Parts: sequence; C-alpha cells; structure tokens
Amino acid sequence: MLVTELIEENIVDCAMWSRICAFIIIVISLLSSVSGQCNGIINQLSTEDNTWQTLKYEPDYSSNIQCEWMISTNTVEHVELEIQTFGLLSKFDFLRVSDVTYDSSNNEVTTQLVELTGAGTDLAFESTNEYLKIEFTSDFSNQQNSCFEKCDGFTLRYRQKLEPDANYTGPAINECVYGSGDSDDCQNGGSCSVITPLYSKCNCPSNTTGLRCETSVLCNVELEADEAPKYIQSLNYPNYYSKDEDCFWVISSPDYIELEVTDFSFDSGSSDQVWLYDGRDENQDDFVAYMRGRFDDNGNPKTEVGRMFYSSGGYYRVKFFTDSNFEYGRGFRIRYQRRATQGPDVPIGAIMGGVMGGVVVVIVVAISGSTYHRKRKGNTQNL
Ligand SMILES: [Ca+2]
Ligand SMILES: [Ca+2]
Repeated sequence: MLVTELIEENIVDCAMWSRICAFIIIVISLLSSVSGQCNGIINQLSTEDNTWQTLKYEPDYSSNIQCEWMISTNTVEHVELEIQTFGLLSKFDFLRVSDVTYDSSNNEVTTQLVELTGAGTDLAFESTNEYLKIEFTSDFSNQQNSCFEKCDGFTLRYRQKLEPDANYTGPAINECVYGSGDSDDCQNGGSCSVITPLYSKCNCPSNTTGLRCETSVLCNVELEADEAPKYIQSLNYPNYYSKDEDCFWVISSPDYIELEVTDFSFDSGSSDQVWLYDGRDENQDDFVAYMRGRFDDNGNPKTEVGRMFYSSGGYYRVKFFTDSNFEYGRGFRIRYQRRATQGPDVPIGAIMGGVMGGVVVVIVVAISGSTYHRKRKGNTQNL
C-alpha cells in the first residue's frame, strides 16, 4: 500500500529508476501472494460444475486482518455457501456474509445476511442473485491469549447452487424426501411439488425454512415431532438473538421425543437461558434442565452442544428468555425427532433409586429442588 502510494505520488520516478521499480513490483507481487487469501476476488464459478470448493483461513489467524472475498457465478444461478466451522474471538473478530446485487446504475447493493463471532459449525447461506461477499476481520486484540473458545479461523465451502428447471435432464432429485426414504417428508404443513418428472421440491409455509420446511422460525407454537429430524431455534438465528425475549415451543409426539442441542451461543452470564420441561406445560415438577452461559462453575469454557434429552411421554416444552442487555450470541438450535421407544434417559430419581435406594432419592430431590429454587430466585433478581 505504502509502496503503491510512493509510485502514485511520483516520489519514486519509474522512468528514471527502472531497476528500483522492477524490484518494487516484485516486492508488491510477493506481498500480495503472502496475503493472497485476502482482498481477492473469486470469480466465475463454473456453470458446468456444481462441486464444492473450499476456502480456509486457519489455524491461529493473526490480529489486524481485513479480508474480503466475492464469490460469483457466471450465470443467473445462485451461490450456495456452507460455513463448516468457525472459531473467532467473541465480540472482537468477525466473519460476515453479505448478499450482493447491482442496481440499474451498476452500484453494489450489499445486504448483510449474518455476522458471526465466537465458535460454531454448519451454517448454510445462499445468494439472492449471483454474488455473495465474505468478510473476515480480526481487530488488534490478541485472540490467541484471550480466546476462551476455539479461535482457529474458519473453513467454508461454496458452489453454484443446482437449480433444476423445466429443461433439467440430470439425475432425478427429490428434495421432499429425507435421507434414502421414499415418503414425502415436507414438514410443518409444507407440500411436495413435482416440478418435472426429474425434480420435486417442498413448498414451505412462510413460518418455516429449510429444504423440507423442517425448521420453525417462530416461537409460541406447538409442533409435532416426525421420524425425519425437525428443528427449533432462537428467533433471528443464526443472527444475534434479541434482548427481552420470552418464547416457548411445545413439541408433541404420538409416542416419545428425542432432542439434541446442535448449536448454543449465549452471553457469559446467566440472564439469557433455555429451560427444558419433560411435559406440555411449564410445571416445576417437569423441569429437566437449564442451559445458559459459556463457563462452568469452575470458570472453564463449556458447551451445551451435543446434549441429548428424551421425553418420558408425548410432550416436551422448551422455554427461551433473555434480559434487557444485548449480546453477541447466535442463541440456540435444537433438533427434535419422534422416537417409537423411550430414550435412554430416565428421570434422575429413578436412576438414583435403582442404584442407591429410596432414602438417597429423597435427599437428592431435596437438594436439587433447593438448588433449583435458589437459581431461579437468582435469575429473577437478574431479570
Ligand atoms: Ca483479534
Ligand atoms: Ca442478554
């Protein structure tokens, strides 16, 4: 940059100092190859090729980075992007994805789709038109010293989205079907549309998203678990959750329900939480667990991702509430699925009862009951 400015301002006269100029050009090209991943333009994904291409920035990225990539297709097809992993110093280093279009005067119009910080996996995006822009910024702070989660950059992949139309002649695609099944798995009131004999897709209600309408984007709803996985998530996910949220989801099943936390990114305190109930209502007796914060009782980083829960009946209730302070957190995403049999979890009382006898159960229930009440009281005070 500095060298370029020197040339532009004629402080270095290229006509007179051709050898110096040749040297400078070599230096510039070396510098740009060193930072070759940054500020580059990735153009023209092949229209013939819908295979994934990978972009990585890892491990141990440094401070003071400002990178930008533009991913485009050379047709009116869309760009499909999957952020496979990211680990960035929370609230200081960011990965941003924007949708880019050009107006009639050819001015770039940018709409940010997501701003990510902290750690997470498996997020998918898609462009409205031919362009997606990716920006990666690391501020001056030293993420390697102050990172509590993983700060190892990111890995993503992108491709031109395959969008079959009436003229599509490739292998048959049925987006309505989950896995290798053959039944119509469009969820949450979605219906399967046969576009051509080679291509079927789900028509999804506006309060859902995903290929099979499997994700509900609203709360305060009752949802039915299916054999195919479905999802609930904090409003705005994966964008930052809002302050002053108070939301619930009731999940039902003709037999049992399995739940798995697939993403969890909250503030470090305890004022923003998810509570789980093994039942339809917010009954204290059905309370199973709370999930909150980023650290365990010893101050070590912890994650709720991967936690599994199993209903003892046909209902499960998820409650999500936040205080009046904004946080750089994505919130949560939970998979729920119908089970023919009750899951491996049985109520804590039954496990303890089987192992240690009824007297212990009474003590455990009394202790956990009083802990729960103390925590609940603390939460109420924080709110
Ligand atoms: Ca930084
Ligand atoms: Ca908060």
